[in-house]
Amino acid sequence: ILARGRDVCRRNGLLILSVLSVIVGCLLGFFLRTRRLSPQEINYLQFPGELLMRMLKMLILPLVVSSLMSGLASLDPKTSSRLGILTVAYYLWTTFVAVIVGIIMVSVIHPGGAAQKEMMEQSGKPIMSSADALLDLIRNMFPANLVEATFKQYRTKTTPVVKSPKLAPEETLPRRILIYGVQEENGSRVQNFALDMTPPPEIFYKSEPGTSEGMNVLGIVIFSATMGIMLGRMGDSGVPLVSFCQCLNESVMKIVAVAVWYFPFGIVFLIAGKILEMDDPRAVGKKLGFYSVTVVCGLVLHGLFILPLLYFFITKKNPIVFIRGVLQALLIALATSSSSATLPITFKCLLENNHIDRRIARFVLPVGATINMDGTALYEAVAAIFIAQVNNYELDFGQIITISITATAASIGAAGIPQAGLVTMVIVLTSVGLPTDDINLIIAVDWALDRFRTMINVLGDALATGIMAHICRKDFAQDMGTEKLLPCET
Ligand code: DAS
Repeated sequence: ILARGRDVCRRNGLLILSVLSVIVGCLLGFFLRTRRLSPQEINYLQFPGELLMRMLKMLILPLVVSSLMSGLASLDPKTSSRLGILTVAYYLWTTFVAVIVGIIMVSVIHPGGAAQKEMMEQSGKPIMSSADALLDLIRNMFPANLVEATFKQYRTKTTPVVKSPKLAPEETLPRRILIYGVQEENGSRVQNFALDMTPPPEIFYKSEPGTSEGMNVLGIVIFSATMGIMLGRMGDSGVPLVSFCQCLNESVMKIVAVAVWYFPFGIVFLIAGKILEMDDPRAVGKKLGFYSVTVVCGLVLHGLFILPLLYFFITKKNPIVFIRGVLQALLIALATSSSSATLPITFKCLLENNHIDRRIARFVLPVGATINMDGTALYEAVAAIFIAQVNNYELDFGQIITISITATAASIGAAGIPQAGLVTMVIVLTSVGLPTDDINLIIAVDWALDRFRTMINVLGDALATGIMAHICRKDFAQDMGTEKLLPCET
């Protein structure tokens, strides 16, 4: 009874602590805004939150590689190919549905009309053709250096390149987007991707190939999945590496079980630090209130109605119970706005709370964390149409279809890191000739909306894992997997 009580308390206790930490983080942030802290004091205050992010980032590479390689290697070829096809098809379908939901919401609420007067002075020209941007996405699926690629998504050098050949000498963009992932300054701070609207000097800045860092991680996923399938076909000669990956995976999950007790503390300072940095909520609310409401309504409709309904119709199980099991992961997604960083917690919730077969979770989750971003896809479609509305620019049916397709593709390429959706949005805007400069209209609320879309991204991955576990339950019931429990797993 004591052990049971301790387990219930530990599980619920951690969840309650995390909920309280979000609330305390918000209260602390808004309170400290009135104290006018210096940048140095803000820096110190953000330190515990930074530690939380670095703990999670540290776990991503070993977790993704070990779970995919051990997960796929333990499946027989028929099961793994069936699981792979079903998973990718499901992800693409739900992402496209999310885009349609976003388009309907932004067309019905029409937030751009209300914001039109304040924003009309913005204008600009596409700075990156959609072909360039899409090529960039595909190029980064094949990273030259797997290890560096994982961490590169958090750190990108900006190298000034020769002025874009497309621009005639006299033609300079009124304003250019400086897309940069601020590199680690002496290892002290890793900042997120950000878009800065600034008239840079005479050269055109563009982050090195890798603007869409998400494809780097997808490159790792493809590599690991391929290795896993190969290992599965190698029979006994592949067992040592499979065993290594299984033990690595178990070790990483044990580290997560310890680190997770630090998270509530880190969440408080992560949220408070972000609130200290944000623009004046009143000024922003006036211009972007309707826009934010449109995004949140779309995310709620898709994430808390459509996806759970899909889960119920396919599995005939109560989606609320399932979502309750991943609540901890959703809170970490809210705090970190990074679905990749949340991955270890999503794994932990699905295995311990929802009792998903680990062989399913080890494949469906890492793939989902890189290519399945329903929240991001919905957001990019809403943002593109909002910008068209602000510019009083009537999109025709063909452009709406183009936005649907490019928003789906851009969300696949978005990294599971903070504000990645803002970076890949360039593709969606250029695909329909909208001024990419206008991204700066929505930057002021992006840090907050990013948290909600990241929650829906994580929820979509988790529900997908539950659905795949249900669909493939017969394959696994016959224990098609060759996975033997290792000493570290017993
Ligand atoms: N923050 C991204 C994620 O981690 C989503 C986004 O930027 O749209 O999923």
